[in-house]
Amino acid sequence: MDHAADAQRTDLMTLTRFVLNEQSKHPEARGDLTILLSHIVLGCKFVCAAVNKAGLAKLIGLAGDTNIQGEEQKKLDVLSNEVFIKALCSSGRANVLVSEENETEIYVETSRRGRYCVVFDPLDGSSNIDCGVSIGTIFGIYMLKDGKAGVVSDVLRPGKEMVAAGYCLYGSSCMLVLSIGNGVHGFTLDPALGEFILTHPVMRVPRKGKIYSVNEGNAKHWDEPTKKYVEIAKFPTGGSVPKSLRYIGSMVADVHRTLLYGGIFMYPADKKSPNGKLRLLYEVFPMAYLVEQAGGQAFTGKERALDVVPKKIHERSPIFLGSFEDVEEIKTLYHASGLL
Ligand code: AFP
Repeated sequence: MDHAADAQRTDLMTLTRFVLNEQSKHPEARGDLTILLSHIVLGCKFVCAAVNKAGLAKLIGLAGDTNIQGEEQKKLDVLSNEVFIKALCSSGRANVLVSEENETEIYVETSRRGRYCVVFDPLDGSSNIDCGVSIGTIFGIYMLKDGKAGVVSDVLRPGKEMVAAGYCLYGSSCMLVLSIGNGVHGFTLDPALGEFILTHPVMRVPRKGKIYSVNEGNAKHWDEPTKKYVEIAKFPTGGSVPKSLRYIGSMVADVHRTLLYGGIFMYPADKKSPNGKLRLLYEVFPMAYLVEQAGGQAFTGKERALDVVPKKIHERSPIFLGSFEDVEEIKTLYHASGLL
């Protein structure tokens, strides 16, 4: 019998145990972030279960549809949003919330307020739900700047001020990827245990990749550096091998692949959308935070993504993120273009 392997199989590092271990390294920590994260995890488990049974339970469909019992059906993204808001409010650790689904920020009621602000997209890539493509939840966490009553400026801050960020991928398996500022760690949901188990400790994005990921349907509208980058990716000179194109159209899935296999994911600015499509607070920042924590880079076409100071909660930003050297190449092209 292989006792070492057996010991590893039975000594499970759950996400809660992992975060508690990290907390114990900071004697001043009060456990608030641990509690907040456990509520986010609960939301992810709920959404994972709902995504898995969506077809069966007829959860898919337009918000406002009624089912056979005459009950109103909720679209999966509406339902996910409700679950996360309730989980965060009941944690007693959240203060200001920004959700992709809500036009304005949400302030947790005074009696349940805590020190953290959470920005999140409860179900990103929702246009992919009906065809069974991987989708995900993205979140970023700030600590209140000061005082007890949160204000909108507590979330209108650069991504580098986040204290944690992560995403949950609802794919062939359900995976939660998290950074609390000490590298990136991936946890896979064991459906039998109902627990996220550490399966990908210390994730590092390869220094250089062989994949580029972009919606090429927008190529007509791209600026010169983006056009040039993709041209070189397809027709490299000096005997290099062309890069492969992979694009799912679901940011969590595209970024997850980029973290694991390397390469570059981009949603650039173009003539139609001068600020790109993706939202700064709950798409660009958390993913940029994770990619940097994994040793990669994230660039907007002008500056380091995590340095941008948002003016509005639903602001958009172009983004190029992934392997350090691949992002360096696009930065060089922007510098050479004189657009900076
Ligand atoms: P949906 O939530 O509308 O499906 O949008 C997904 C998304 O915000 C992000 O997850 C993708 O990376 C990106 O949009 C895809 O955009 P395009 O369809 O324009 O390529």
